[in-house]
Amino acid sequence: MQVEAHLQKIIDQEGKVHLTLIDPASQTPERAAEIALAAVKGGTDAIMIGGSTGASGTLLDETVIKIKEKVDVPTILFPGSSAGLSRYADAVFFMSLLNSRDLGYVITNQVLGAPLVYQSQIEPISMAYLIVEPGGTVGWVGDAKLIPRKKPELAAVYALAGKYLGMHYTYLEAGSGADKPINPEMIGAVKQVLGENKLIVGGGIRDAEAAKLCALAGADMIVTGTVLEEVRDVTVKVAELVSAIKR
Ligand code: 1GP
Repeated sequence: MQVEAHLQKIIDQEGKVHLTLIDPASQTPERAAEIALAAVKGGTDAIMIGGSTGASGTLLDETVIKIKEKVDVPTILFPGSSAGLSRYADAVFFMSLLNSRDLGYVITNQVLGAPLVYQSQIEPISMAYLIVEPGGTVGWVGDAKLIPRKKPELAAVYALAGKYLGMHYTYLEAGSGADKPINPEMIGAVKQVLGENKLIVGGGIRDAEAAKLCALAGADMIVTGTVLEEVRDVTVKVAELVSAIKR
C-alpha cells in the first residue's frame, strides 16, 4: 500500500494530487525522463506511464527505468492492456474499463496481467476506468460505450458500481487531447456517490482554469499529458496547474 498511502497523505496535507502522464510511444526514454524531471520540479506528485498504442515491451521498460533514475516520486503504470505492465514500476492502476463492450478490457487483460503483478513488487491500485465523450483513441481502442457528456447520472451509477465492486479509485476519462475536459456537473455527481473513494479526472486539461474547475467540482487527482508534450517549459506549466489545484 505504499504508493496509495503516499497519495492519500498528499491529499490529506495538500488537498489534491497532480499526476503527469507520459506515453512511452511519444518520445525516447531519455526525453521521457527529462519531461518527468521537469514535471517534478514543477510540483507533480507522481508519474503515470502508459498509452493506448505502442507502450509496451523494451520501450516501456526503458522508459520506466530512465524515469526512475531521474526522479524519486512514484511511477505508476497506466496500461492499455496486459502488455502495458513493467516490473520496474512502483505501482499499477489495476483498472477495468467498465463501460467497454469488449470483455478483454473489462477482465481478460487483467487476468493475463495478474501473474506479473503477483510475481513482481508492483503495487496494484484498483480502479474503475470510465470513458466519457469524446473518448479519443482510448475510447476507440477500448471499444467503449461512451458516456454522454450531458448524462452525469450515468457516470455516477457506473462509479457507484465500481465502488461496490471494491475499486478504490475511479478515473473519469475524456480521452487524451480531448477538446474540453469532463464537465464539473459530471465530476460533482460522481464524487458525491464516491464519498471518500478517490476520483481521478483527465483528458483535455490544458490550463490552470480547467484544472481548478475539475478540482473544485470534486476531482481528487488531475492528470495532464498532452499539454506537457506541447509546451516548451514543462516545469512552468506543471507549476501553473499544481498551484491552481492545491491548497
Ligand atoms: C489521457 O487523461 C489522460 O489518458 C490525459 O489526457 O493527454 O489530454 O492531458 P491529456
